[in-house]
Amino acid sequence: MAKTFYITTPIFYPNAKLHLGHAYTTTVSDILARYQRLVGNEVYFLTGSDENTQKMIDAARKEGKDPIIFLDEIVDKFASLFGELNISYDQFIRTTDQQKHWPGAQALWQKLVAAGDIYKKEYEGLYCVGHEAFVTEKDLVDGKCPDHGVEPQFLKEENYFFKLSKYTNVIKEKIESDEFSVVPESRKNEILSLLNEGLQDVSFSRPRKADWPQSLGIPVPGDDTQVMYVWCDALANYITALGYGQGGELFAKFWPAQVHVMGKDILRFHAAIWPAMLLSAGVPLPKSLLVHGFITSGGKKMSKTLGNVIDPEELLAEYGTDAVRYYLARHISPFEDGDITREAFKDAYNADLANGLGNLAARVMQLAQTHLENGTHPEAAPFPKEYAEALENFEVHKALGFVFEQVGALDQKITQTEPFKVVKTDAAAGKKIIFELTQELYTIARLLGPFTPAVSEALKQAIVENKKPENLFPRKD
Ligand code: ME8
Repeated sequence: MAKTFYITTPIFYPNAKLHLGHAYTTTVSDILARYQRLVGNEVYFLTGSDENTQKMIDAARKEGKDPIIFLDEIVDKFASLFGELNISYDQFIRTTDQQKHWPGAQALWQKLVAAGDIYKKEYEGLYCVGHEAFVTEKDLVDGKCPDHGVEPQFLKEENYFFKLSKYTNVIKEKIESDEFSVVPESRKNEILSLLNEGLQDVSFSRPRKADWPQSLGIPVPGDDTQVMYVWCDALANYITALGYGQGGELFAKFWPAQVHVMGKDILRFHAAIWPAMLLSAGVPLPKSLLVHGFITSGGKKMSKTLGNVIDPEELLAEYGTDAVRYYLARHISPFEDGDITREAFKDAYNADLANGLGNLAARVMQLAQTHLENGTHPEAAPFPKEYAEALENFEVHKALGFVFEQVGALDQKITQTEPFKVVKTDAAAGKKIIFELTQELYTIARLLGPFTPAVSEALKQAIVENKKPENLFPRKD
């Protein structure tokens, strides 16, 4: 029976261009979404942008632009990158959306108030604009935030707080029992040890600054001197996008999410604050979180000063969509940190795609076109267990590794069976081998569907039409 499968990416900060890390999280999500569609489930795939932030306003001012115009421009670039990456999202939610997002976030806030979980308190502390969060002295190096290289501001303000502490034990139980599952195991353990220390209540709003445009920052219901802080604003996107609080049919149909995909940097928010909010509001928890690692380049964090930043646009322009999707899916595990360099990318491209898959497809289809007068009538078999299980468990790299084992095995089969020789002495036997090779190539093409969708289609079409595919992956020198 068809199931519903709701999958989300983080919503990205549009204060700068997206980099390869953002491309990674989105591509992994897309692969999972495409796989679920292929097995017949009804999928809803959400991505978006996180716009109500101070750093957004700062970035716009730096460029001398009105924040909303600045945002529109960047969000257009996000959409264009996601287009080039062939991301099959169903909706792009923006947190400045006042029709859908703001009323939904306000409805959620009111549920938390009704549950008695929101209270007002004076707060003072050091605030890092880069993190959009309060930091403590011990987070600082030489008085500066080590991640952003800037001194935090001292803030003293009256805020609303959310009783996060109240939910520590319930969340712990749900994570321990995998009712709310955190994948991989290492991240589950990380969050459990944090929960063992207990959770503090969190600041949930900020005073609205005089210079904040009205179009940015969701007013706290009943107190428009305050705007919602990131938690009830950004995290709420996962349900507001489905029409939560507005009688949304999508919400009724797709919630709870099957999986929220994200990087390890935002695990805490998603595994502690978000479930607490949902529990408080009486909304079911998502089924799981997939928490991937970070991508480095040459073992180092990508940074402009080190000059090791790899722009996804640059790779896409040089190698094409499916090659980039391939590298991210195959050579970076979603369970650990991964690395990429231009050399590693080129080597993998030439070895696995140009010489591997591309060459195999050309060989098989050359034989089929020459010797199979009636072509092939490929059959779609169920997906192999190893492949399906890997994708159900979010092990994208393992599933694609399995496909490439089949590529290698098929190559070997040609070498061993030598159909090009056999057809000369025993036409029927030779054709039989070629027919089988073509069938197996068709299976590979289908298994590639979630990963390299355009190449998968091109290959299937070539097989059905019994012709050689165009050069899928030209060698790069
Ligand atoms: O954190 N390697 O947005 P963001 C792999 N708006 N993935 C990376 C990465 C890297 N080097 N760098 C970033 C935010 N990512 C918030 C999220 S969600 C309700 C709010 C990916 O633009 C990773 O998935 O900083 C990370 O969690 C996400 O980009 C953060 O993007």
